[in-house]
Amino acid sequence: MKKTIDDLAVRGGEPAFSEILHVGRPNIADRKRLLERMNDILDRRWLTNGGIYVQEFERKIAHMIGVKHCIAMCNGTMALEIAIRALGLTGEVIIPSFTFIATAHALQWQEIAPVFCDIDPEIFTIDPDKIEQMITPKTTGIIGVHVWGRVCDTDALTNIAKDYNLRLLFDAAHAFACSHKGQMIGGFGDAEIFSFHATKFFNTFEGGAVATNNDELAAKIRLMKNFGFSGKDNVIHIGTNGKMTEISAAMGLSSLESLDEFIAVNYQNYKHYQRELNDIPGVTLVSYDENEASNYQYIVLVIDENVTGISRDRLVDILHAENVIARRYFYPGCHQMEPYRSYFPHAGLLLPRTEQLVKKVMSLPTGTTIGESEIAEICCILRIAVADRSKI
Ligand code: T4K
Repeated sequence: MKKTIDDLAVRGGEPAFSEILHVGRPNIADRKRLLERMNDILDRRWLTNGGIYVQEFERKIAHMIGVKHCIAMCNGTMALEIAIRALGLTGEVIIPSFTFIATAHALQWQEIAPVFCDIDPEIFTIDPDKIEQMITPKTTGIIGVHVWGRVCDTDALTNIAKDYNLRLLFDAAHAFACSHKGQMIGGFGDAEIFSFHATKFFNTFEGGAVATNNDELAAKIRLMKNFGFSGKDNVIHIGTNGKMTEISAAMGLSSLESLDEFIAVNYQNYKHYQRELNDIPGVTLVSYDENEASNYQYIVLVIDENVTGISRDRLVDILHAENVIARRYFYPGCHQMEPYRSYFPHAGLLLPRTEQLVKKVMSLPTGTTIGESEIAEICCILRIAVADRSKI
């Protein structure tokens, strides 16, 4: 464990970790079970196009989260794109800028303009109080994002959507296995989408899903993700290829069997971080509501430079030198990335909270590849850096 400022790698010390610690290191479930499933898939020679593993995966997810339909997809972005299209969104759609770029791109890809809305100061999800002023005659929908698994104000968003006759979609890429007011994420709004990307605590290598209770919408999404085929040689709708492979579904089924273990590890890691960061002034761990189901998959710090006296970016550099690859999720905000920065050069004027938050947040490693001792070391580095900042 590092003791003084001179032990830090940026001051010439040895890096704390010989192997790189990443944010988003995949959790791997029982290898034997996974390989058995993979062998079976190879023996059957049925690799994709709605095979039995995908069907079982969809059934199990729908049952677990209590929705009528789960439609598995090849990734979360495709799930978003298809849900957006199936919901008939056009013109303008209101979304937070504080999200991963996929939320905005899934719209713009279909020539729909994302209209960036600011965030709630406490939860950091889209601020319902700011939405009404952004609605125009071209607005057709709202996409709320459950950033880091912290759930949007679903009641307020539902009411606005109802009042203005807008469709409501949730980007729940981070919120698989989370709940809100006792109800599992998946059943809110017209539909919710998940990402099962390798970097998510629950992964199918690449993968995603749309969850909905709307039969008609589900049928349309099923058509769209398979080129619009309704039976052989019969195409009845425009479509694309959004299908999940059997191997991905096998990974998903194996991951489901370890889901409780993954969450338990994430929770323990979160508690270790909470304890270790407690005494570092100006460093706040973003918290989760322990009365709800949560996946605890993101360890996010908010750095108040006025108190720490050292910037978020400098702390990220210091950690990188120690082989801890902290990430600035989500910097600099979608509105500051292309093509949106060029399309809407003044968007930031309406996003003061987003503009502030993107400079303060950093994500740290968690998941099954790290534990108490690594967390103690990471926090020790931060503690020393903040305490002796004048020397760095
Ligand atoms: N909506 C939201 C709110 C999202 O956050 C995302 C995705 C989506 C929609 C779209 O879902 P997908 O279409 O991706 O299913 C990563 C992920 O690629 C992305 O899925 C995720 N959000 C986003 C938050 O993080 P990058 O560009 O940061 O990935 P990259 O390659 O820098 O890797 C992140 C970290 O994970 C690195 O530290 C390395 C580590 N890693 C990564 C992979 C792939 C591993 O250790 N092993 C691996 O196999 O986007």
